[in-house]
Amino acid sequence: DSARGKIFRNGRYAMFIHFGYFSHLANKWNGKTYYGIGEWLMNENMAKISVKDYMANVGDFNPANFNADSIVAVAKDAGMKYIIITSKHHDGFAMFHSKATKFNIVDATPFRRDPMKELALACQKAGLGFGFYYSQYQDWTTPGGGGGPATDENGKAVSFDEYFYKRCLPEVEQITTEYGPLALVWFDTPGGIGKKYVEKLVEVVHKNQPAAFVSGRVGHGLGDYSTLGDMEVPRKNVPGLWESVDVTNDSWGYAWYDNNWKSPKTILTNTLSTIARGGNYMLNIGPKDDGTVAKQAAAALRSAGSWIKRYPEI
Ligand code: JFZ
Repeated sequence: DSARGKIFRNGRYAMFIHFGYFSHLANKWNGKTYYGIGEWLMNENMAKISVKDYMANVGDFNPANFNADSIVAVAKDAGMKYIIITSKHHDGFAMFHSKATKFNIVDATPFRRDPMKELALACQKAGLGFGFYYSQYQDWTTPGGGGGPATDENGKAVSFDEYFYKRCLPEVEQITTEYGPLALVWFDTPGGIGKKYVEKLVEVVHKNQPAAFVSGRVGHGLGDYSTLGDMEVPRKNVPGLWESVDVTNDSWGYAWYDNNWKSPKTILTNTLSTIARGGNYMLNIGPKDDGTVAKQAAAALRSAGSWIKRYPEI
């Protein structure tokens, strides 16, 4: 129907937020720094952290200064129209009060709050669209998930099917029913996921959130639009309904050493060249360990926004 995807089609410029347990680790493990995208720290190409060690230390994560209203204020001042945040990334840690696992921010950390709920409400209050990133295939800590353990704690083999029906689908049900109206659900890295699973995800999102779009990265061509390669800002026209996703520095998830901030001018150039070619531009911030936004990112976004907001028609 015509309401579907309205926020995506009219919004054009969005804030992407990679926030998770990895924000606390910040690309450092056992005193050693790893270079690469922060949300991949536990992966074998980075610090190669065992599932057991990774999960055992999650109680150190306490983003006590997380303030949804101040993040929303940055997005508003930037001229952005909706926010998409990681509800579960590849590390399998749920940033909401999941009913499918205790490995979630409310039950497993001293923070005990549900930052997804707080951000959803803050967006509603401010008139911004809101949506979730959800890693449907890769799950490195849940048995049966893509890149995850093949067996459970008792050594019993666990299939992807079990992961999907016990963890993934119930969580997608939950995030599409308990967090108010969603602008879109941003699935990512479909990998080897079977078509029947993707059909199920799309069905659930459209059933619970008739106005929401599903990202192209859900897999099997079943999304509502396409996403270019990460950090790819096109210099030519692209057909169809599409978006570019980009970073304000070099990493999606917070990395302590990453100070390669884009200038307001670069942010403006990228935003304008993307939307002028018919695309959406979704620009990431990676909140820090304590939940606050790096001041350099906020300043650059606000500076670009002061120009964008003079031209409300874009
Ligand atoms: C994925 C994630 O693995 C990454 O951690 C981050 O969340 C990013 C936004 O998305 O990485 C990808 C996915 C697709 C491509 C590149 C990186 N791609 O199509 O070029």
